[in-house]
Amino acid sequence: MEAVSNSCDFRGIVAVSSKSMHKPHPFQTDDVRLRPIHEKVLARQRLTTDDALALYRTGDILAVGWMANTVRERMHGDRTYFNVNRHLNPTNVCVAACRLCAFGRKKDSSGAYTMALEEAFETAASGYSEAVTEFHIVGGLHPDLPFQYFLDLISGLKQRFPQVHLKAFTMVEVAYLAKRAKLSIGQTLEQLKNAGVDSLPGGGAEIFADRVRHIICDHKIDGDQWLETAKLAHEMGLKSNATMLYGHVENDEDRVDHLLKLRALQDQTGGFQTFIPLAFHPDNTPLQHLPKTTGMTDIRQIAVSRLVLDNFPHIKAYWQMMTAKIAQIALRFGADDIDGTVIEEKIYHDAGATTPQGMRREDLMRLIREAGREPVERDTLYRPVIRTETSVTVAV
Ligand code: V47
Repeated sequence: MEAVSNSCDFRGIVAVSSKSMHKPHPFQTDDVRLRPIHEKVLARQRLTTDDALALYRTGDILAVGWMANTVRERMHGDRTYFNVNRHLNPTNVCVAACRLCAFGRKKDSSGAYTMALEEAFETAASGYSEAVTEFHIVGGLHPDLPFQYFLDLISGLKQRFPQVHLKAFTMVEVAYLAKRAKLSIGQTLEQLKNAGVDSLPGGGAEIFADRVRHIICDHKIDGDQWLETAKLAHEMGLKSNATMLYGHVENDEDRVDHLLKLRALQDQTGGFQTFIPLAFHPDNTPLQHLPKTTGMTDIRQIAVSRLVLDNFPHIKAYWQMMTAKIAQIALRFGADDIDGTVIEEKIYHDAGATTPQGMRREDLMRLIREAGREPVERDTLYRPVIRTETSVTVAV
């Protein structure tokens, strides 16, 4: 009896299966288009547009996953990064009215909110039970809030939470603030940096192709302006992330174009840390007639991203967007990061996400371990965070 109950021990099973997963499996495929791609992956050669299209179009998702996992393990072994972060969305008032979005509101419409600065500081402090290392701050394009509000928000947060990294404002918000303050993008970034912005999140990139942008986010900056803003931020020493919104009206060519533009900019600046593919959630948006993405699409997108973006250090499986279960599988299809505890996600939940609005650190670690990976708590710049009962240290 004893032996049986031991062999059924949950942690025991995980440990055994985790070890067995480290045995290399041979590469197998019936799709001849994948063979030269496999050769390139093994030889660490760059993939072309046609290669990327073949990865999107093949039926052999396991072969795509095998290649992406090879690259992921070559770069990171089993290490899988997460952080303890909190989202803060100071306003949902937005002039852009993007068809992709369920979060933004017109100024006087029901459900519109704008936090007074004190309210934003209180929100940042709530749920601050663990040592949060990052505030992820994004919001709508508010037509009246002065630039000074955003500078005061950042400097006030820095003053109250000096140890917390402020990852704030998408390229779209930066460009809008610049326009309203009649400053150049460079001057705007400089002032935000001086106020305490430490890096920028990857949002607002959507799909760079004009045809798609006209349908899903007509009033946002165009793809070239997004890339130019990211370039200026990187040149100023601010790291950023990059996203791609997929699963709406884009096609394979649009996705490949998006990935290759990011790869080209990364060759120039090296300023991107993480790529985050974001699945479109249609509920409560003007595009709610579109079907939701499936697990296969989400997993394939992670794998193709890992293979094409050979110069991006990290690929993130954002669990809030993918669900924790699919994100866990993604950790064996090219992803090495699962995002963080999040606390109070709004953008996806307004668009119908059914995931919890946050997750405890222990639960994130369990997800990672059960995928046969090693959890590594990181700060926003991917430095390991070492916790003891009484202290938190960032290894530099
Ligand atoms: O820019 C908006 C997308 C983004 C919907 O940098 C939608 O670490 C799906 O950028 N369905 C915001 N997506 C989220 C984001 C992000 C998230 C996590 C980590 C990081 C990071 C960045 O969400 C927006 C837009 O592309 N979005 N509405 C929707 N209905």
